[in-house]
Amino acid sequence: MHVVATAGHVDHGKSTLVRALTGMEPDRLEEERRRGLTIELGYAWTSLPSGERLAFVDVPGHERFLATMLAGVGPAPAVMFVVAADEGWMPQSEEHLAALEALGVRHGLLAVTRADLADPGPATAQAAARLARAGLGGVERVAVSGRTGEGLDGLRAALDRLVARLPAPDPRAPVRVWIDRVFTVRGSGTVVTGTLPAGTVAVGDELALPSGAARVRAVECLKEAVPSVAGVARVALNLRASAAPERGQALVTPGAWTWTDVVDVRIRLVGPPADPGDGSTAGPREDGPALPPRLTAHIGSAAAVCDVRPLGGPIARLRLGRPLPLHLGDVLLLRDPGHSAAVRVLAGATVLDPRPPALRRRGAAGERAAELVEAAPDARSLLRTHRLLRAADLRAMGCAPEGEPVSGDWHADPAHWTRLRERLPGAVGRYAAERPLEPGMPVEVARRALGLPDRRLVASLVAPPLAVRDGRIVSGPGDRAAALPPAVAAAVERLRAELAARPFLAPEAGRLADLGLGPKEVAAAVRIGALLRVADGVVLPAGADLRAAELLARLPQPFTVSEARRALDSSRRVMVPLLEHLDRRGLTERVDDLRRRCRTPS
Ligand SMILES: Nc1nc2c(ncn2[C@@H]2O[C@H](COP(=O)(O)OP(=O)(O)OP(=O)(O)O)[C@@H](O)[C@H]2O)c(=O)[nH]1
Ligand SMILES: [Mg+2]
Repeated sequence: MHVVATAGHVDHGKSTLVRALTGMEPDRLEEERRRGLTIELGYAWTSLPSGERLAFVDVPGHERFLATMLAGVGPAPAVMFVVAADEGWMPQSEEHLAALEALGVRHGLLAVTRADLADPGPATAQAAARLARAGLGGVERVAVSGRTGEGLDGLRAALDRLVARLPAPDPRAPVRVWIDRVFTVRGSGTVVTGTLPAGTVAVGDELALPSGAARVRAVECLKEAVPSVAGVARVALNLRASAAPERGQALVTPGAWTWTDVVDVRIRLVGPPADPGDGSTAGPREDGPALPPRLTAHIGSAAAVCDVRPLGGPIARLRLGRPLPLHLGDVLLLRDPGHSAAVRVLAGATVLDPRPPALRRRGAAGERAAELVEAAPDARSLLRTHRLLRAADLRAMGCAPEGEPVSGDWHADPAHWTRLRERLPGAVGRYAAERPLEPGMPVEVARRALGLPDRRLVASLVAPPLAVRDGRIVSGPGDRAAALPPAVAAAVERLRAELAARPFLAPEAGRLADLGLGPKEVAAAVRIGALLRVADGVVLPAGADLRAAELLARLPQPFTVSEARRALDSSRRVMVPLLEHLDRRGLTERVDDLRRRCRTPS
C-alpha cells in the first residue's frame, strides 16, 4: 500500500477531495463537522484503478494546527498539495510548502480544486511556480472539483502514476513508527496508530518506547487484522506496554536507533527569499543560518524544544528538549514557535552526527563545522569523527558498516588506524626502556596509552616484530627488551661465578640482596633464562635442575632427601624445594613419604 498526506491552505478543499476519492469521512470529530474545519489528522483509503491501495493522511490547513499538519506530513513519503482555484496561493499554502521543502519531500502532485468555482488556470500557474522553487517542480497538476466530481478520474490516474514512482522501502529496515493517535479499546487495551515508512511489524514483536518495552499484541492495517505488515503502511498496533504511549513518541526496533538529545546538523533555510529584491536569492540557501536561538524541532509526529548553537556556515548543534530516536540523514524541521512571523517554518536540519563529541577547547566549534561541512551522511564520515565504532553502533546511528572490521565487530577510520599502528611500537619501546625488568607492555596498559575502548583492538594492532605473550606485548627475539640492564646482568654473572664450585648451594637471601638481586631482578633474569628459581629466595644457575636429575639418576633408586643432598653437595633448605621442582617437571617422582626415584624422561 501507499501513504499520501494532504497539504494546503485552510478551506481549500483537502478533506472534500479525500472524501470524494475514498468515500470515507476524514473529519471524524463532531466539532470538525460542525465548524467545517479539520482539527485532527484524518485517515481514509481507497483502491486506485491499478489496484494499488492508497491511504490518505488528511491534515488541517488552519494556521493554528501547524504542529498537527507536520505530524501528518512528516512520515508520509508523498503529498497531495491542494490549492483552491478560486483563492489561489495563500499563507498556509506557502507555509506548508516551506514544511515540505524543509523535510525534503520530493514526491507529490498538485490538485487545483474548486475548479467549478473559478478557472483553475491562474491558480495552477501560480502554484506550479512556487512548487518548482521548493524542489517540487516536476509534479503533475490536476484540475478537479470535489463538489461536481469533475477531474476525479484524472486525479486517480495521476495518483496511480505518483505511487508507481515512489521508491520501494526496505522491509528489513529498522522500524520507527511516530505515534499520531492513541486510544483505548475496551477489552483489548491500548492501540496506537502511525505511518510505518519502512521495515516490518508483526504480532509478537517487541518494540521500544521511551518508557520501555512494548509488545505488539495485534496489528491492523486499514481496519483489517493482519499477522504482519511491511512499510509503507498505515498501521494500528495493539500494544502491551509498561507505561501508556503518547502521541509524538516513537515506537522503534530496540537497539536500532540512537536515542539522543544532541545532534550536529546541516541547516537549510527554506521559504520565500528574505530579500526578493533582485530575485536572485531563490532556491535553497546554505549561508550561515540566522536562526533564533530557541526553536521547535519537528520530526514525525514529535515536536521538541530545540536550542540552536551555530558552529560555522550551515553547520549547527541542536540540543533537544527530550531524546528522540534518530539516524544519520534524518531531517528535523525547525520552526519559530511564535505566531508573529507569516511563515514560521524556517529550515530543515539534516542530522550529520546523532552522537556528536563535546566541544571543549577554544576553536573546537569552528573545527567541527569545517569537518562536517563537506561530510556526506555515511559511515566514513562518522568514523572520521568517532574513529572507532562497533557495527551495532553504526547501525544504531543509521548507516551500514562499510568494509571489514579491524577487530571483532569494531570498525575504524583508516587514517586513525594507521596512526595507531605507527604509535604502538614506540609505546612498547618506551615502556620497555622505562621498565627493563618487565617482560613487556601489558596489553591493558597499551590500551590505555592508545586511548582504545577495547583490548581486542590492541591485539589487532600488534604486528611483527611485536607479539602478544601472556597478556603482554613483547618484542621479537634479539630485541633489547629481551636483554637485562647492565647492572643486573653483572650481578647475575657474579652470582653464577660464586655458584660455579657448588652449583646446588643457593645463596642466602642476604647475599642476593647484597648483589642487588631483588625479586624483580631475579624474575627478569629467570625470564631470559639466566637463572633458575625453584622457590621463594631459592635461586640456582639456569639448568641446575637438569644437572641435578643427571646426578640423582646415578644414585641407588629410590633415594631420600638426605641422600640427594649429600650427592649434590647441597643443603636441606635448597634440596626440598629443588626435589619438588624436579617432581613438577617430571624428572623425579615420589615412591613413598620418604623416598623418590628418577624417571626416565619420556
Ligand atoms: N464548490 C466547491 N466547493 C468546495 C470544493 N471543495 C471543497 N469545497 C468547499 O470548501 C469548504 C472547505 O472544504 P474542506 O474540504 O473542508 O477544506 P479543507 O482544505 O479540508 O479545510 P481544512 O481541513 O480546515 O484546512 C467546504 O465548504 C467545502 O464544501 C469544490 O471542489 N467545489
Ligand atoms: Mg480538512
